[in-house]
Amino acid sequence: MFCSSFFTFDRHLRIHDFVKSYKPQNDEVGSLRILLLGPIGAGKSSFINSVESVVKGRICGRSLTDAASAGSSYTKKYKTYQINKGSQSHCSFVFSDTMGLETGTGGVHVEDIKLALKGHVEEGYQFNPDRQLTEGDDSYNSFPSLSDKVHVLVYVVSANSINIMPDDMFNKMRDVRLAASEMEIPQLAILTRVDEACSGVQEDIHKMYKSRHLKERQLGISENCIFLVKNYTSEIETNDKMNAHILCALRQMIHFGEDFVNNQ
Ligand SMILES: Nc1nc2c(ncn2[C@@H]2O[C@H](COP(=O)(O)OP(=O)(O)OP(=O)(O)O)[C@@H](O)[C@H]2O)c(=O)[nH]1
Ligand SMILES: [Mg+2]
Repeated sequence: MFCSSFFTFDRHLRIHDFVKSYKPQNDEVGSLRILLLGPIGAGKSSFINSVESVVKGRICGRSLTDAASAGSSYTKKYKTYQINKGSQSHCSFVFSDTMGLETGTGGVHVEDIKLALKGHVEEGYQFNPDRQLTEGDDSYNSFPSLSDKVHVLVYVVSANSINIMPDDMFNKMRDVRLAASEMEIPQLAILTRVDEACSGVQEDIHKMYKSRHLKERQLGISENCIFLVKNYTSEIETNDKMNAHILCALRQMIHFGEDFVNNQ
């Protein structure tokens, strides 16, 4: 999605305020639940940290990430992150972080993700690639409330690996996508690591939306639901340009989630 039209300081501040003050209209739901799904090392956990960094205006790193997780997913548990906005209050959306997808039999079990979408997976569940969660297991929530269910599904994929992503990985994501569509869960995608994906981008992140190379990359969901993001990973301070891209994606997640919970 191209957001260059709102790169004014005012607009940026308005979206920032919207994100911080947002409350779901449906009072059955305390917080929107946004589930992040994608290949290992794509930047799922980093995106959670990036959102918290934007909200707080300083670099945050509560969700653990790993530079060396090339072999297997660093995130192993189903964990929900609230985004603190200061003095004991938090935003009215949460992120469900998941184990990364892998090709073959490794990584998060696709069926576990489908169960998570329906709210059947309890907080802290340790993903097991060899065995899917089953009714009767301690971590199986048989009676999920609307709050336990996922309200927005976000695919997180590294922009520089999309064109070399194996069919098996696409098929797993497609499998989840069809299940989520059946449940009418809104979906969008963020392409991370855009700083590495295109030469020229690293010097000025604002240029990333102009890159035709990135624009052409599709995940099987409509182009206006794909957002380009550079996560806060090496920076020591937040900056308006990076914030704007993260806020643009986040605002759409909130709008989609709000529509979903109002239609339940
Ligand atoms: N250059 C760059 N590095 C990134 C970006 N996003 C994440 N990374 C790095 O990529 C590595 C993996 O990031 P994580 O956030 O742990 O990825 P993940 O999707 O949670 O991975 P698993 O939990 O292993 O499935 C870390 O070293 C991050 O610093 C980005 O936008 N740009
Ligand atoms: Mg992770």
